[in-house]
Amino acid sequence: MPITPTNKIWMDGSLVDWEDAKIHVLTHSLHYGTGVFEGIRAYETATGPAVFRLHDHIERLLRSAHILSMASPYGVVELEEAVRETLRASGLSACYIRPLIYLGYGEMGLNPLLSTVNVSVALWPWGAYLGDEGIEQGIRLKVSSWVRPDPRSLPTAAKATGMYINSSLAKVEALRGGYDEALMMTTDGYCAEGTGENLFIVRDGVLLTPPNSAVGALEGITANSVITIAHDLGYEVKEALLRRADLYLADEMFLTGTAAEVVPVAEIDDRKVGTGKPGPITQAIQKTYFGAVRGEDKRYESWLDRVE
Ligand code: PPE
Repeated sequence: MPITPTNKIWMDGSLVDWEDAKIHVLTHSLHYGTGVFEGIRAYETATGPAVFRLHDHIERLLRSAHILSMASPYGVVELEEAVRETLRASGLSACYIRPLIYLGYGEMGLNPLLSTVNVSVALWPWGAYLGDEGIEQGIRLKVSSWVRPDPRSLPTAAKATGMYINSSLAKVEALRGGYDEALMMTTDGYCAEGTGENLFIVRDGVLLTPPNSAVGALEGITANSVITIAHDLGYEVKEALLRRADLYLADEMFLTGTAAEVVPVAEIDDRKVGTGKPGPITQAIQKTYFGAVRGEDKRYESWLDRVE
């Protein structure tokens, strides 16, 4: 999806012009994939833009950095303010926000501990990640031949740039096969997650989602929000190890992610999910989620970080 330039990007403590937000080609993270990042959304609300669960995203960013032994020169408060400052400068009411902590220029070689640690926050307007039609009608999902990395090989709990080679390979395979998105299994054959989304299925009125740590999936903030919403709507949610056939037997299925939001799955491996149309529980959760992020549902006001 093309990036629409905005005016400013926050780099190491100050706002710089979009065109000047450049780094050297010998930047460490570019060579070894040793960066950590976040994807955050700000939504338009009746009283101005609000960043959805900013604090939780920044905390996860710093947890990811900790896993990779990257010492961020900025703490939670400074990074939250960096996001607000960049958003204010942009004048945008809704956007996708991409904070990145990376190892900079100056040292080369696999020891990352010698490198400088740099931080940037960029943002731009970004529409529905899997398309408006996907949000409304549901997407076509395919189990990938690429498996999620074993957590003994890569720390799947970290939202690290290098981890996304796996997601990219799976995404390309799915798109070339004519599907919208890929679902990755673990090396043991359990369902893990999408290339950038967590997985939920509905069976007999109960929501099931894989246990993230066990399957090496990211602890999604959208998934966490959806679990709260599901409980508030009176649904039971259980963590469950799911096999491929469990997907085929699901009454409903959806993916969750900051970029993707709440996306129904219409087909899995060329089989219709339920009727092939978004199911009632998926629709109820999706509707409540969009109400929450746009500040229309007072129950979820504490999730919004309002920017004047
Ligand atoms: N799993 C993965 C692998 C993942 O990348 C994401 C977010 C999630 C689950 C859902 O997490 P959360 O956003 O906290 O609900 N993926 C981000 C990056 C996507 C991209 O294409 O880049 C995102 O949604 O911003």
